[in-house]
Amino acid sequence: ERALLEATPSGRKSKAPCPEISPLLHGVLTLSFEPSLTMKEVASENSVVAGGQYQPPECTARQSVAILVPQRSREKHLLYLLHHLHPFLQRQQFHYAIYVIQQAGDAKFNRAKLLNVGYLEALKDHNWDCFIFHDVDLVPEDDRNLYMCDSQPKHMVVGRNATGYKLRYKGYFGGVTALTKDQFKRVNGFSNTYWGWGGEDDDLRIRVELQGMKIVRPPPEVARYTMVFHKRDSGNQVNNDRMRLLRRTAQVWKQDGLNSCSYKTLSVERLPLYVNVTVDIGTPS
Ligand code: UD2
Ligand code: MN
Repeated sequence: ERALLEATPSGRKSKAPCPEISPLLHGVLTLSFEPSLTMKEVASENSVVAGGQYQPPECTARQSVAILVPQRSREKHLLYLLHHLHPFLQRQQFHYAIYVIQQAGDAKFNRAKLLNVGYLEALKDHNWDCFIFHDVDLVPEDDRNLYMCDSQPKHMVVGRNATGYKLRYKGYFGGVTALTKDQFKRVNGFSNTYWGWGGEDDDLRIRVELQGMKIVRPPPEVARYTMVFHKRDSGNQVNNDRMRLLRRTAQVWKQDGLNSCSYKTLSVERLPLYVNVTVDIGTPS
């Protein structure tokens, strides 16, 4: 009630905070993956989104959230994700923006480094409270899985279709994770040294644990995802060095992460449904 009377610095009356539980939620969702879906259709369904960003008109959002999606040659998956995620996030009443970080060139894929770039670039636009690190091929099945941060780093994919909706292994931290700006900074972000498939998610878990933080998860009934079927991409071969890298995380995390992430931004395009950051992140050294 007080908030209704509080004035913003500009002198305008601020809107009341959004309710703790949005009245717009649906719960379990019916997902569709229509091969004929186009970006134009998804844009016209989401005319309230501009430059990939949205703020609830009815109340003051409880958190501002940047969704970071690493991507290369997965355009169809991106389309399905945008189609589902925009209305999903609007129903959750957050101030949000979607950033897609595209790796230029055909060097081995480096998911973790792309996500570091996304964090650094998104903070140039706005002082986001919360960052969600999001695979392009994972679609949430229940909008009670809230895309906001917690007092501890949050892992949001408790279960998914292909693995019987069970946690893959104890400590599993892949797919979709939510860390506040400060939690991510505290662990110095992701390692930049994982090229190819695997290990980078476990490395982030080790960083979180080294800081004495504890991973939290939403209830399994709501933290459910559908992964669009795919094979291993060319350019993302299994990283056979990952076990060795994981043994040295405790020694190197302070020097390897956000503070050593060098890259060249090739373009930042503010498209209707997302900010497209194309980046040269170099090659494995
Ligand atoms: C698992 C994890 C993922 C990551 C990966 C190991 C789940 C649900 N996900 O994913 O978070 O830890 O293992 O690295 O457990 N990508 C592209 N183009 C490429 C290659 C990858 O866009 O050529 C992106 C895309 O966002 C994709 C993500 O990287 O969703 C992970 O790659 P994946 O989907 O091939 O690997 P997957 O499903 O085993
Ligand atoms: Mn996948």
